[in-house]
Amino acid sequence: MADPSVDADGIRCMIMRGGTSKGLYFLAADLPSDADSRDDLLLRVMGSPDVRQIDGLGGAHPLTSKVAVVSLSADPDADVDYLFLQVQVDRAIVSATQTCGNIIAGVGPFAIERGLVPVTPGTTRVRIRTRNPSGGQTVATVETPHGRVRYDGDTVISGVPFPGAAIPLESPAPAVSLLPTGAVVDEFDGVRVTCVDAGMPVVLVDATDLGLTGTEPPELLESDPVLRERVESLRLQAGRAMGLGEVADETVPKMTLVSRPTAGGSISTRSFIPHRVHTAIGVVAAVSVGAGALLVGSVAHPLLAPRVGPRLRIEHPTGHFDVDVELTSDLYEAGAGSLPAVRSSAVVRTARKLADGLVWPRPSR
Ligand code: NQM
Repeated sequence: MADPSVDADGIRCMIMRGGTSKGLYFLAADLPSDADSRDDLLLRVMGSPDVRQIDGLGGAHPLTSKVAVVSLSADPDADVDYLFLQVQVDRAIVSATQTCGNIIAGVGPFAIERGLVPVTPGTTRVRIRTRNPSGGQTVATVETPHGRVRYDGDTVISGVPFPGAAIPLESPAPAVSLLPTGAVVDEFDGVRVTCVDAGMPVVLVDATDLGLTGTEPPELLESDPVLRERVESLRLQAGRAMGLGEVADETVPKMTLVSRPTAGGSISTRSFIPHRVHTAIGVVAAVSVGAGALLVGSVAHPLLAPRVGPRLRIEHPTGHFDVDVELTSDLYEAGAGSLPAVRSSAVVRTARKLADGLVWPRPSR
């Protein structure tokens, strides 16, 4: 285990793009095991708190200020454990309350590169157990043609201008309740919302209920202080109703404005994550949005375009995200014994190793 007081030796880490996000990947054994020491170290590695993260490796945006901590799993059904940590950019907060399905796209390649999972000819399946509160298992299929991870390929995902090798990610039913408030619609500040959780707690709001079209660019939404305040007020109330407690300092729930699709997809989205607006959409968040939109009676359901099969095309500011979502039922019946649940979901991402080496954190004060 690295001792943060001996930072002079540097700490081993890999930088990877995972889907539409970017983060630092560490072996758990290379970080302090105590959570407070680990988080203090990660703030100093990333350069937080500072809007520019100028003295660290963070990219000055929530989507590029992320960390994966990976270790061998003791679970016989998993190869590796993955703990996701969101390092806030301008605040000295490291949060483990949410997972990240974009960063998970780099976990399979990282586990193979670090020798945690043996390579098999052609493709290597990596079974990942998420250690964040949402839990859950994900199976990543990584191309390993000559005994090594292949990153280059022809797959293009919206939000990344360059192609890469496809990494299919399949997840069985999440352990969390799809409707954490027990209702398909709740109302806060006179606005009807649907609170869903398929591994990422998300609050769906019809954009027109906030006087928007839902096609506004992220910069426009971020630059409207009245809108931001309205969205945050809904979020704080929804967080309590979803059993998440006081979420002012938390990155969940996410707030997703939904509207009718405009580019041939199933539904259009703009996501507050929760204060900056996502340039695309999170992976698990897209599963939550898709599941919520499938539920008859949700605020998103009337906006959903007709579809064939389990695939939903979620439109977002830089393109679309295809996600296959299967529910046990799309019917919510108030008072019925069981609520609808996600049976399975599947997405395709790409990832790329950008750098591997040692990082020197700023000194501890
Ligand atoms: O929902 C951003 C991202 C995410 C989360 C965020 C994510 C997911 O795009 O699985 O990927 O909502 O904080 O990296």
